[in-house]
Amino acid sequence: MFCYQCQETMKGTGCILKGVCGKESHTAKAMDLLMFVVRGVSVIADELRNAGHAVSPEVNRFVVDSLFCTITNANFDDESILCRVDKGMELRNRLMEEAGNKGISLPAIDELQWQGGREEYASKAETVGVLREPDVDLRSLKELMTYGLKGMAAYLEHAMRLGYDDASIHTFMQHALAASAAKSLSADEWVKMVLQTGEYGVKTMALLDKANTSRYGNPEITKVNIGVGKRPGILISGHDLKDMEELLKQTEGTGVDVYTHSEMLPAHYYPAFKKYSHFVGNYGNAWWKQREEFTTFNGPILFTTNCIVPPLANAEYKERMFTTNSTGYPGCKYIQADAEGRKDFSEIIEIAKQCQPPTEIEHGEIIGGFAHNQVLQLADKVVDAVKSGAIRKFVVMAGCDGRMKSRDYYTEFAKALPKDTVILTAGCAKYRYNKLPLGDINGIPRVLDAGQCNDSYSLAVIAMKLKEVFELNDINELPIVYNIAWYEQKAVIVLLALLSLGVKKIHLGPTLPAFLSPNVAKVLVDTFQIGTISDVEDDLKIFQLS
Ligand code: SF4
Ligand code: SF3
Repeated sequence: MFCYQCQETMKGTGCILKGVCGKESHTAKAMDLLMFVVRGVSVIADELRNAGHAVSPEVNRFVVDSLFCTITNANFDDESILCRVDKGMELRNRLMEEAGNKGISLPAIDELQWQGGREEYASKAETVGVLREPDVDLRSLKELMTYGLKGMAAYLEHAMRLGYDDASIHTFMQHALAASAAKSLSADEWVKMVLQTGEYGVKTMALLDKANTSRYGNPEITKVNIGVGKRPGILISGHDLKDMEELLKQTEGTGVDVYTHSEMLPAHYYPAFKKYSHFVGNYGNAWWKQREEFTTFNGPILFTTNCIVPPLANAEYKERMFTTNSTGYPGCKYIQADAEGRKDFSEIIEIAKQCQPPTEIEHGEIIGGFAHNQVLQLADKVVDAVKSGAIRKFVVMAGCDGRMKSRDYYTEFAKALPKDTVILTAGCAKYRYNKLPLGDINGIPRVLDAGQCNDSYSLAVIAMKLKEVFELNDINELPIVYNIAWYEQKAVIVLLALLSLGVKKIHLGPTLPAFLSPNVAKVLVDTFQIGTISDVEDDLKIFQLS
């Protein structure tokens, strides 16, 4: 295996024997094969569209779901991935026939010609992974784009589940994947594709924002309980709000409470979910602390998306772990949607009834709900605070959290920030500082949490609005600095989206991605002045905050 798609990759270069995330070599290879099949399907879909033909929604769903299940910490279940490979091979062959019947000639590439069965999957997978591209710079650009597409697929799938879709996003996604298999583009042309990926990232996050807010209302300032109640509970993790809604509906009146974990915390900010009195609070912290926190939670856990940490062999909570959507874990029950997209959570609810209530691990409240609509309602107050000098700078600290010790930097950075700065956050990165007593500025909390990682879109909307209010020509003239933490591929699409909006001088940490070759990193530094982090003191000087 060779995988270097996340920040925790082995030695900062690539996982080769087993993933640091716990992904086994055979699972990584199954994912490589799935990506090979996805590229094949995309090549034909792209050719069909180029010839003016429609492509069935089945193709869009397959590509989106497959990309999503290869995201870091989403799926550890070989069988679940191999079933997608089977399905993809069958779909690809059908599409090839369709293209043939329409007189469309297809490129003579391995992605379309290989016809192996299950027994050949493992050996084939060895030849189709990341290292198939021998040129390090082209490999770097293709993978940067592919990881952006994986993040985009995740966000698109959530929007699609809520009935919101955009054909142009699928068209681009499949066109880009097709290019990575069938086109010999120059490095410059790949750079363009990467930046276009960012543009579609903005479009996708805007679509998901529309889907979430149309369905559940605009997030509003909310205090979220981090303690526990006296009844048994179900813990829901991941990012999918449709599952959140269904779980709340199905648990109502059952005597079972619902708690969010990690990236599901922002569900509390939506008006539609506030009406449920059994929606008690948020339990625990970012994804990587789940081994301890799931043990003390005592009740069942539902994963709607990444991040899953493989439970230890003797983990008693493994029997209470459920997966759905693109996620999977061997031995854990998978909840399948019916033909109408509905899910039956009754088995989880029945298990919860037999469990002890959660053990309290902390007490108190955290505040959030500062997505674009809410912040723009406070715009006058915010603008006054900037004009009077009460707020000197906004510091965007969105992104992911992770288990590396070096991420303590973000807590220390937040603590060391001058009192006239406000942190704008989104994503699970917030758990590094959202429980610190950082206070407020004229009633504006010093940590404004917009929501999940996809709600980084809100931060971009806020920045655009401030640019307008202050009558500036360039978003980079705003008193905003960017110190973003990344871990998995959703952060990659957030980064590309910000670049496509013209944001410069983003600092990305705790380390730059291993998949950026020195030459590609240089392009990003020269064009966008991207930097990384060093230590708190020096960085405060660089950001002119000391
Ligand atoms: Fe390694 Fe990250 Fe890939 Fe897991 S996802 S195998 S930790 S690079
Ligand atoms: Fe976190 Fe996995 Fe990325 Fe949605 S839950 S931000 S790491």
